[in-house]
Amino acid sequence: MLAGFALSMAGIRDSEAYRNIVREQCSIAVAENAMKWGPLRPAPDSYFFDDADELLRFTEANRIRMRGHNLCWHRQLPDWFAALASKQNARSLLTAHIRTVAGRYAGRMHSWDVVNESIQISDGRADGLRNSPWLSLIGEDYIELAFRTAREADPSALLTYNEYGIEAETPVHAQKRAAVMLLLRRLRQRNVPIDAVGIQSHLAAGASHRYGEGLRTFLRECRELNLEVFLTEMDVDDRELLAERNARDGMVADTYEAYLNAALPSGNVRALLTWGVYDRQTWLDHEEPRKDGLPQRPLLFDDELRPKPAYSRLLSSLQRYPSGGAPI
Ligand code: 9MR
Repeated sequence: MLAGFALSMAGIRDSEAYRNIVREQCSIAVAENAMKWGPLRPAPDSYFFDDADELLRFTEANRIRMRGHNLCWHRQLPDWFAALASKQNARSLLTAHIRTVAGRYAGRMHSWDVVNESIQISDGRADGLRNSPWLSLIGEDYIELAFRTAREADPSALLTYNEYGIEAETPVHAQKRAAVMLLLRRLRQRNVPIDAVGIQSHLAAGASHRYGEGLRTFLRECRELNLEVFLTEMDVDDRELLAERNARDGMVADTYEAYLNAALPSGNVRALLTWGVYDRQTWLDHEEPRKDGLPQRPLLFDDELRPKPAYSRLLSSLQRYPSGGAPI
């Protein structure tokens, strides 16, 4: 079982304490932003690789495996994209990007999130596909095109479909799980090269968020399709919890444990990453802030990089299911 964090360039560049905790804790890491289209593509005809290269130098020097995130997504596209992309050039924009980026790091990546978040039930299509720019410009085979191109560009990286909102025991998550499974089966039937599913695992604490049977069934179905599973972006949104800090930390820890105890017995979870190293840098404060204005406490380490209760609870779940399989 590989474990680690999404890394920020600021952390890696500016803080020895941050670098130390990454060295101590990670056997795998991913760039929180540096390998996305936006940062990599300042202009249509140029690439900016400095940050991604630097990150990979750091992880390789410390023998940490690296995941790539991501090659095809509807968000964080560069500003020029909307003006320049058309039905005529979208296929070649996508394939050239994948060849250049996955090709540059070929042989050095543990895995790539090839397609990210392509399902959106509320967009109303029967197959559940999101009305993304890629879908409207290329059509539904953009997914297949992305995976085939990625395999050619880096035959050794595990090619992953990455998705959120498929973890919990709610009708909305159940519906999305079903659409993702339909997509995975379709890709398998068409011999599309795909090796793994990334379950983002943006969890939430509070009475209405439960993890169990639906997740277990999904994991079993992934195993039947011979797909590995990575928990790619774990954190716990604490917006529904009261402000008091110890109680909040305790319930966040409970959520990590309940989730892992549902996911790990499946036997095919091979890697687990949290989306960030410590609370201070969480995306949740920008995209999902608490109503009382307090910062969220979603990660394993606090603002001073001290381990929180969630850290020891995650470790005990991992010790209980050391290979992502049966309990010891
Ligand atoms: O954490 C990332 C944040 O810094 C970026 O501003 C944001 C831009 O879209 O993306 C965040 O990461 C997302 C990830 O790439 C895909 N899954 C959801 C994550 C949180 O939004």
